Amino acid sequence: MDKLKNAFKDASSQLAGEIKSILKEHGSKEVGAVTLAQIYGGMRGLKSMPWEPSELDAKEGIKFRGYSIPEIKKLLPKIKGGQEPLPEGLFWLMLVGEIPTDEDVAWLSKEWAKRGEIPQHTKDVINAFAVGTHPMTQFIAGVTSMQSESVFAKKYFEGLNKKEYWDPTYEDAMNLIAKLPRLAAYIYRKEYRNGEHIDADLSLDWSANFAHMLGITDNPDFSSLMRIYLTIHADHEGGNASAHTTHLVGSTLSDPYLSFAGGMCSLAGPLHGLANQEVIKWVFKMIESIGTSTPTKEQIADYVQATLDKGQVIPGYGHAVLREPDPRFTAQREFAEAYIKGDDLVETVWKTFEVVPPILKGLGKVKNPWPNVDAHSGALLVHYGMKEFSFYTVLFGVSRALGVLAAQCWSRALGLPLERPKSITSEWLKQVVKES
Ligand code: HAX
Repeated sequence: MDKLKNAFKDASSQLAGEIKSILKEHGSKEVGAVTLAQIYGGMRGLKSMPWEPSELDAKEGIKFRGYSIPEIKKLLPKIKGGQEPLPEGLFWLMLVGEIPTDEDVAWLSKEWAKRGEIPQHTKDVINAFAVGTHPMTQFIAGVTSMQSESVFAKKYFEGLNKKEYWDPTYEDAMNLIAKLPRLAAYIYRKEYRNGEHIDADLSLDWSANFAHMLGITDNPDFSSLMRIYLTIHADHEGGNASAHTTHLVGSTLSDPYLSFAGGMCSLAGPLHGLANQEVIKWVFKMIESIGTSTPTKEQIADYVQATLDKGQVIPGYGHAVLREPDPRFTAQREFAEAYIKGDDLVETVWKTFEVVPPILKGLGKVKNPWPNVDAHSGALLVHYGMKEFSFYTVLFGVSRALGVLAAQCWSRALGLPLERPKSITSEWLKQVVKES
């Protein structure tokens, strides 16, 4: 058994025992009421699912096993001489709850390099898509096609003891995470680079190899961007749509490939992960409409108002949980300050950050006027030459696999059951109100 799997086995068997005894003694303890507004309001704040890898605080932002983004930037292993944390380290932390050593992370980079090959039939599936098909559609189909490789599905149909579910789930999680950059790069090169594919370089870490296969290697800082990008997008506790969908699909014992494909269908919505493409499209439309790549704050404010007047949202702003600027936005801003200060597009994103919150506050209904993760990422990608906006959500998806698949290992280890909440009808609603 490999060292990460062994560490996960120890951590999960101990917690499974603790939870069992807590529920035995305190299972009937009430932890909050549910209001009608919550039921009709997208279940905001409803505590209803266990999720080990991370927890979101409305003011402080995401904490991975208790560590904030500034803390993981400092504490997670980096490549020699590098400044950015390696997402391999975050996966380790989310899975077993401990900061790994440099040696652990080097092992994990090698392990993923080894497991990363994608099947020929997956390449055939991608090649069969008409050029112009949205990359998220291709990504989801590619992931689904790789389900043929699922160890969990194979073992389950051979007959698997419930207590062992976590083991092939771990194998699938590791294999799928390893394969995703190759699938994503295959889509990118097929769609935007005449199908001129680039072989993996097995000596590189997960992010640098991804940058290499995408073919964006003119500036080595793009690999650094990929390291921080793939780290900060990895998880945002369990209630967000892509995580929750992965969890829900997985609760039927669908294998990690199908569960993750389901999660990616959620990520592809414009209120969620697709917002990263919408932001940059919006910024470029603004630049075109104003007629300068260095718009003033007043010009930006007018454009924001015009967007709102059309009954549209300002992409990259607002959040269902956060009530302060997203630390993932701040981490990207710090990256830009360190690597590409003075870039016109980045400056426009920063000016927009000064302009939008007061306008949204003025509407009196927006609960969070601050930027989210998607407000900044496009400007960084454009700087390094990735101008194909439709591909941006695929990058988010590759990263999101780390959190949702670590969580699925936990769901299997803890023996979490099929999800099946109670729905209500408007007749029930009227009755409740009448009786109150
Ligand atoms: N621009 C304009 N209006 C906004 C807004 C924005 N950025 N954010 C919220 N509002 C509006 C809502 O549309 C809603 O209006 P109505 O009552 O007229 O329907 C009102 O303010 C209250 O909404 P809320 O309670 O503040 O926000 P929700 O929890 O309902 O929604 C969203 C959260 C992220 C969906 C929302 O803020 C939004 O649409 N933002 C723009 C899209 C976006 O950036 N999405 C990415 C979010 C982060 C993420 O998941 N990344 O993957």
